[in-house]
Amino acid sequence: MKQSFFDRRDFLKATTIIGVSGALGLSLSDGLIPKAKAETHDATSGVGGEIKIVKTNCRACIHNCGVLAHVKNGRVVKLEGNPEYPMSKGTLCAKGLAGIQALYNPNRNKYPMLRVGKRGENKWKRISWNDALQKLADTLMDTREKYGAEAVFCSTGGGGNPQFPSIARFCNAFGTPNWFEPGCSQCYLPRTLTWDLMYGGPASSIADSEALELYSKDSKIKTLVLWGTSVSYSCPAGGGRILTELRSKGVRTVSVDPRFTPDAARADVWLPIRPGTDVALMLSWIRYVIANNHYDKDFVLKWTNLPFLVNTKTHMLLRASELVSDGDSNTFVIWDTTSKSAKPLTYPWDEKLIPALEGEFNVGGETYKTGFQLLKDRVEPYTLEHAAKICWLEKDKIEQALQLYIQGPSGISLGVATDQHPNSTQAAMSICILDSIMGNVEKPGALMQRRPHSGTMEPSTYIVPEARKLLSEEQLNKRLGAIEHKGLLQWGAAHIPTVLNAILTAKPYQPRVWIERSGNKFAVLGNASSWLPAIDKVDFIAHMYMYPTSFSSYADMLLPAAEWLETNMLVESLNMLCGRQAVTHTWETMDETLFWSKLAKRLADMGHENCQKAFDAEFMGRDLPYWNTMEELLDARLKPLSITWKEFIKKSPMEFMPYDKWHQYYVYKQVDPETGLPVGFSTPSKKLELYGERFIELGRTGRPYATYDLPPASQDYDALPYYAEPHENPNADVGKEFPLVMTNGRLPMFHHGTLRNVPWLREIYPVPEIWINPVAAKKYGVEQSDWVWVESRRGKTQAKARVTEGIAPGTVYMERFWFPETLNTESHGWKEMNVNVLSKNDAPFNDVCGTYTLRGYQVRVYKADSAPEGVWTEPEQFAPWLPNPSDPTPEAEA
Ligand SMILES: Nc1nc2c(c(=O)[nH]1)N[C@H]1C(S)=C(S)[C@@H](COP(=O)(O)OP(=O)(O)OC[C@H]3O[C@@H](n4cnc5c(=O)[nH]c(N)nc54)[C@H](O)[C@@H]3O)O[C@H]1N2
Ligand SMILES: Nc1nc2c(c(=O)[nH]1)N[C@H]1C(S)=C(S)[C@@H](COP(=O)(O)OP(=O)(O)OC[C@H]3O[C@@H](n4cnc5c(=O)[nH]c(N)nc54)[C@H](O)[C@@H]3O)O[C@H]1N2
Ligand code: SF4
Ligand SMILES: [Mo]
Repeated sequence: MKQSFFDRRDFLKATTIIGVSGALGLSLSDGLIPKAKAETHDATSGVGGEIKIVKTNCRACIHNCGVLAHVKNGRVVKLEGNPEYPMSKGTLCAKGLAGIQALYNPNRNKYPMLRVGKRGENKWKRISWNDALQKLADTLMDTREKYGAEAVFCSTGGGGNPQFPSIARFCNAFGTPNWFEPGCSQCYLPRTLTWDLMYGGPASSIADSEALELYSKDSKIKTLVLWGTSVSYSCPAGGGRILTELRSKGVRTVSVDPRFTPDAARADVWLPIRPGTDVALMLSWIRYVIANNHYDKDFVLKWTNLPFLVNTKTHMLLRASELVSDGDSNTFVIWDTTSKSAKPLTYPWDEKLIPALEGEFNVGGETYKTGFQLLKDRVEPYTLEHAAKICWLEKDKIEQALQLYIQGPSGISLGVATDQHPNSTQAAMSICILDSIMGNVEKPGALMQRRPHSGTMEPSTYIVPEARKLLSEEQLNKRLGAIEHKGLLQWGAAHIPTVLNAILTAKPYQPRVWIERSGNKFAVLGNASSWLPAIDKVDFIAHMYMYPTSFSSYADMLLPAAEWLETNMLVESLNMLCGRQAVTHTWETMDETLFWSKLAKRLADMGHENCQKAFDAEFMGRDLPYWNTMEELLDARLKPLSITWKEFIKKSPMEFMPYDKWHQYYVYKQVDPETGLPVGFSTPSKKLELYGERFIELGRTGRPYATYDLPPASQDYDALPYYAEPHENPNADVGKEFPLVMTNGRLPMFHHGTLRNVPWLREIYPVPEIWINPVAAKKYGVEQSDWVWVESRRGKTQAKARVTEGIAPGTVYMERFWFPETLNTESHGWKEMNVNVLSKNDAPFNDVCGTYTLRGYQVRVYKADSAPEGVWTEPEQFAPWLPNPSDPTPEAEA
């Protein structure tokens, strides 16, 4: 392939190490491109002028690494890491470096387009932004008038889309409760929800830029457990890099992962768990630390709600108001072992009382147990032997891992793996409980820490406020699937399978218009084929993205979205605030934040009252009125720092607080000047609420997330974690026909469905591999590099066999994939080799969040006669996708 822009050899040197490291077990961080090597030999040919270096931030995944973009005459000619950015320290990964090939890809969506042929024919005509917005606005207004605003639904990409709440905000203003994204219940929400309800602080996901303690100048952590996360693949330049540093300083790691990733290879103990069974293992860990007295009893007594009494019939905590006439409803009751009676425990504790941690008690004729006793009862069946059997692990290995974990300070970083099966919230609860009872909370070395934010992005960590008050109670009640799965209320999203079902059955009503703002829904949604009949039932589909994907083939309108090098945003990293600034602008692409704002403005101008309110500064207050330019929004966001966007980007990255002040420990012990008492944790009781009564309240009312109380879910949510065997498993009926357990995880060269059109990345990894153990390969007649069929109850697709000991004989691994080169064929690129043809989006769901099954279901594998048709595998084939820069273009008029 011909060289252009930056040097292909250096790029490959950086990225092939990724591939090799997978096989040899080296850390990917070793393969980060050295700064000095990332030269641009022929990049500048034909481009006159001085090189200008623009500081910005990558967004080819969710890690936001600092970037120095070299720009010549408005054209980006080279990218390198910005050493000032504290989490990536000047490193970039292959996806980040691919930014130029993504930006100048010849197949970018350049202008708004309207379909002229039949759906699926991919025939389009160019229209102006003005016409596109008007057509959309007319369609939305008509639909609302005829069928109600809820007949419009929107969707977005979660993983990687920093403007995530833009869509929620637009839907709230327009009046539809229905938007979704394929992560959400399947990504991060089960964790953010659980840590919020139990702790009031962030979860422990390294890939989501949490667990910031790892980046401390002198971290005291001794053991880090990577549970269902492989940071060398999911955030190479940040989490992957810091992990390499920590290991070299002697930090021990445990990897719980079915796949022998670089992080598993470097771990002190690798537990290749059967996909979907994590909670059984977690419950065994809780049992082990309790049974062997490894937990921090003093901390549990003083700082968790586990000593509080729980009514065994109602599952609710006993309140002082129920015990004594002048008792307070926010004060809870313990069993005092001295007086042998139930006593209210005044916050934070009462030295005169000695609370029982375990036991069953009779209070006023009713039976009560402590939260701790209930937890102990719950985990009792999960001995290490029992868990080993369920999880396909060796008992001794589990114990070795536990021996490392109990030597704290330690912490468990829970990744996305457990968010992708119906045990999602149970897994998050189990890990939050484990780290808490071990006392790994807010002390040096612990992952659970609350650190100050810059205040520019409050109330969330995004620059766009959701403005929930814009959605009426009546419309909120119509949110599809959110009455049953109220965890979704934390993010304000609808439940994907319920939306799909409504489209197919018109029950409880018919969704008719779909605005989709992300990549390729057929690559990222579970059971992708189930969406085909739904597409036919939707009257109008608009798709906004950077380039056409399989999904575009089914759309009626295409809108050109800006690449990350074309957009402005704020990024927090430790105690610093950074500006991701637009480095250039190509064709008529638009930042999606601006797009939603412009669409709302159109509707407001057409008399939509709620959209008019969204432009009213007084009404919107902290939620901000809509903006006409990104600068307007960013200036408003930066007000707490008394700086404008233009001033800020000159100083970025900028400390919003001195490091030592920001780097706090023991926040819960800080004294509240108003009460003179410790501030505690951000929960109603100010204790760690490990007995999750708040889950019960959430299921019954929607509190604390719903703006209005909602009807109850069909069943109470459980206040404690429990294990449910995967619905499809080798011992179930389905296991006879489909004997292997399928799972997936990240590939270091792609972000979800993105970048399959980047020639140099596809050259490294042209087609998805299926990892299969030699024993299974032999049994099913498969050899190294064979083309195979992979089949589940939902469908079949192809893959290339990678026969490896790096996966257990009963497990296989494969990734999401699509092929831009076959967009114009019948498959539209998504059917050939895509694990989401096989995955499962029907019940059972996680009760709290509605999670469906992307990991831990049954498949079979057999040899195929040939490769799928039309798919490119050779380097020369990708040449048509080499960069085709446009001259910088002014902002499009809309
Ligand atoms: N089988 C299976 N399915 C899965 C998963 C799995 O592991 N296995 N993972 C699930 C998970 S965790 C997730 S999060 C979802 C992801 O699913 P989606 O998020 O729908 O995936 P994409 O649309 O490919 O990625 C998000 C898009 O945001 C784009 N983006 C990034 N920055 C910007 C920006 O500044 N502006 C704009 N306009 N766009 C931007 C990215 O390029 C990317 O295209 O997939 C889920 N699906
Ligand atoms: N390169 C790249 N980076 C990304 C993304 C991307 O698409 N590509 N996506 C971003 C997003 S949105 C997310 S959510 C994060 C996720 O990042 P991580 O949390 O690191 O998640 P994954 O790599 O998807 O999965 C972690 C590991 O889980 C293993 N696994 C599979 N099934 C199971 C199971 O049942 N139990 C356990 N314990 N492990 C299992 C997989 O083998 C995988 O190595 O990555 C982000 N970063
Ligand atoms: S880890 Fe890679 S893709 Fe993600 S932000 Fe950093 S450089 Fe970009
Ligand atoms: Mo995700």
